[in-house]
Amino acid sequence: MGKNIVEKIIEKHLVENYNDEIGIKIDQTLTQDATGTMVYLQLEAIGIEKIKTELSVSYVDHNTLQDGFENADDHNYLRSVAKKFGVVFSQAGNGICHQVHLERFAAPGKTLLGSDSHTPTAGGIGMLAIGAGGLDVASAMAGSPFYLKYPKVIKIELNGRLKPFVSAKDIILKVLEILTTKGNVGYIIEYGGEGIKTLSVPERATITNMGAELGVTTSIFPSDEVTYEFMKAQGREKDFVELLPDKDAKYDKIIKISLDELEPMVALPHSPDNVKKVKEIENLKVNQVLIGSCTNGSYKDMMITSHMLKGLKIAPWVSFGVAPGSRQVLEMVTENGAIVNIIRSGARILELACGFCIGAGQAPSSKGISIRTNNRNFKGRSGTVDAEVYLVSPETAVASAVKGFLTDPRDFAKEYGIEEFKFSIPSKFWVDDSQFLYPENNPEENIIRGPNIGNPPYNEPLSKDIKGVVTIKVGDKITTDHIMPAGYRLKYRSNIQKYSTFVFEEIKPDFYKVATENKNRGLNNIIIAGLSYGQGSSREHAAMCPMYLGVKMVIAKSIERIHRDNLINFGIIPATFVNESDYDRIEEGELIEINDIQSIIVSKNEFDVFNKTKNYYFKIKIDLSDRERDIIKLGGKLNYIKIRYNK
Ligand code: MIC
Ligand code: SF4
Repeated sequence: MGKNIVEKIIEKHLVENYNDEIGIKIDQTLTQDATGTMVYLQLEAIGIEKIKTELSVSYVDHNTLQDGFENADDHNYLRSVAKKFGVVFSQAGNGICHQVHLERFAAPGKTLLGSDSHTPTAGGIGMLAIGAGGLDVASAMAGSPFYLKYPKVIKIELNGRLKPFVSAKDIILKVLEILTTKGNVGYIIEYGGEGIKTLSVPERATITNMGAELGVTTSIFPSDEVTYEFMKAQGREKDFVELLPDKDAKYDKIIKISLDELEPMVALPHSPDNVKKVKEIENLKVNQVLIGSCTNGSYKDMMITSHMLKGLKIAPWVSFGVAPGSRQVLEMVTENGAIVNIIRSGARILELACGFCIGAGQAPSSKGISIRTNNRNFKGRSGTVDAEVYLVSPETAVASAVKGFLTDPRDFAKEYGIEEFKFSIPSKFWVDDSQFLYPENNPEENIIRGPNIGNPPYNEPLSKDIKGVVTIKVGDKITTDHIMPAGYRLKYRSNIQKYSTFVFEEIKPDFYKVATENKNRGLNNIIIAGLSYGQGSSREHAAMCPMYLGVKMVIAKSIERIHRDNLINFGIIPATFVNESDYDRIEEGELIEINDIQSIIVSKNEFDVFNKTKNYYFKIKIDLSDRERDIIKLGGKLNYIKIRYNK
C-alpha cells in the first residue's frame, strides 16, 4: 500500500512501537531563550555530558528588550551552557528561531523537536517538525525518543494559483476558518495538489507555521524542485532529498482548496480562527500596523512590503512597524535597496526578534486597533488588555497602514496603480554564519549564572489520595497566555519562584495567594476548564508554575496536545469529564476527593471523583499511556528520566 510523506518519515525514525504510542528518533532540536533556559537547566539536572542529536541549536530571539539585568543574564547562561553540551548558539540579533532554522539548518526527511509551538514552520521544507515542552526537548537532546500517538493525516489539496495580492497567509487563514482551533488534536496536515508548485518555501513555511493555531501536531509540504531551488540558493543543496507521497497514499481526510477563489482574509479578535474576508469588515479605523514575526518576516514578505509602499506614506494616525525575520533578510533588503521604500513610508524598523508578537514592546494604545501579520491575537497578548488585534497578510497590512483603515489590498493596488508583484527566489541568498557560535568557536569555558538563573523546581511523587479544592474554574479556549503571561513578565522565565506569582494573573489575580494558602493547608489545587484548555504556546511554565503552587489535577472538557504533555511532565493529572454537564455543576472553592489515586493512576481509565462540598460523585477519564502513568506517579518527567538515565 502506498505511503504518505508523514508515514515515510515516521517509518525511518521509528524506535519504539508500544501499545498506542510510538517513539521516534529526533535528529535536530531547537530552543529559544524564553523556554531555553529551563531546557538547559533541566538537561544539567538530567546529568548528561554531551547532546546525542545530530544538531541542536539554541536561539536568542524572544526577549531581547533587556529592561533590567534578567534577559542579559539569560543570554549569558545560554551562550555558556551551549558550549558545555555541544549546542550551536545563535546570538541575539540573528533573527527569529523558525525563520533562521528554515534558512540555515532545516532539512527534508529529518525530524525536528523544538521548545516552541511554531517549530512546524520547518515543515515548509519537508521536515517533520514538532513543537513540545522544554523537558521533552531536553530528553530528546539526551537521546530519548519523542513519544506520540500514531498520527492521523489530513491532506489539504491546493489547486490553481493565487490571484495578485492574495497570499500564503490567506491560505492558512482559510484553513483556520475551515478546521478552527478546536478538535484537531492528534492530526498532522500534509499539503499537496498542483497548487503547491506555485508556492516558494518561505510561503509554504507561512502556512505550516500557523498550523500551530489549528492545534495539529504539525504540518508538512513535500520536498520537490521548489525545495531544491530554495536549498541551493541557501548553499545547502547537499542536504536536499526528494520526498513525495506515493500515488496511492491514503489519508484520513481530504480537504480541497482552490487558490484562484481565495480572497484576502482577516482573523478578528481574539482568536486566530475568527476568520472573515477583509471585504466584510473594511472601513475599520486602525491605530497600529505591524509586519514581521515567524509567520511573515521572510525575504518575500519584505519584498512585497517594499513593492507596495514605493512612493507612498503611511496615514498620520498609524504607528507602523516592520521587523524583518532574520539578519539574512535584513541584509538582502538593505543590499538591494528594498528597505528604502519601507523607511521612506514612515515605518519604524524594529529589531530582528519576536518582539511585538509576544508583547515584548509595541503594546497598542488603550482600546487600540492593531493590524498584525503574526499568528496569535489572544486577548491581552499584545500587552494592552483592551486592544483588538487583527491578523492579516503583509499585503493587507501595507494597504491598511497607508489608508489608515483595514483595506483589501486588491482595491488598494488598483487605486494606486500598483503592478502585480512577481516573486521568485533569488539564485543566491546572502549567507554569513558568523553569528552562530559552534562549540569550536564558542569562547565560554564556564557556565555563567547570574542572579536570574534559578533551579528547576522539584516535585514530590504522587500522594496516596487527592484532597483538593477547585482553585479556579475557567471557560473554553483558555490559552497558555492566560495561564502564564508572557510580554513584560517574560523576563522571569528562569526564576520559577518569581514567575509563579503571575499564574492566571489576568483572569484571577489572587490565584497565587489562594493556591499558596491551600498548599500550606495541605490541600491540592485543582483547575476546572472548558474546551481546548492550554491552547497556544508550548511554554512548559504553564504547567511548571502551577505545579510549583501545588496544582495536582486539571479536569477539562478537552486539553490541547502540547499542554497535556507538559502537565504530565510536571506530574499534574490531565483529566476530562465523562459527562460534560458535570462541568456546569462544579464551582470554584468546592472540595474534591479521590481515594487511592496512586493505584488508580496506573490501572484505570475512568473513575469517580467525590465532590465533598455538594456530596455527589462524578466521572472523569484519563487517556494515558503506561509510560505517562509512570511519569505522573513519580511526580514528573525529571524524576522519571533521572531514574531511567541513572540505571
Ligand atoms: C508564542 O508564540 O506564544 C511563543 C512565545 O513563541 C511560545 C513559546 C514561549 O512561550 O516561550 C510558543 O509558541 O511556544
Ligand atoms: Fe516568536 Fe511570535 Fe513566532 Fe512565537 S509566534 S516564535 S513569539 S514570532
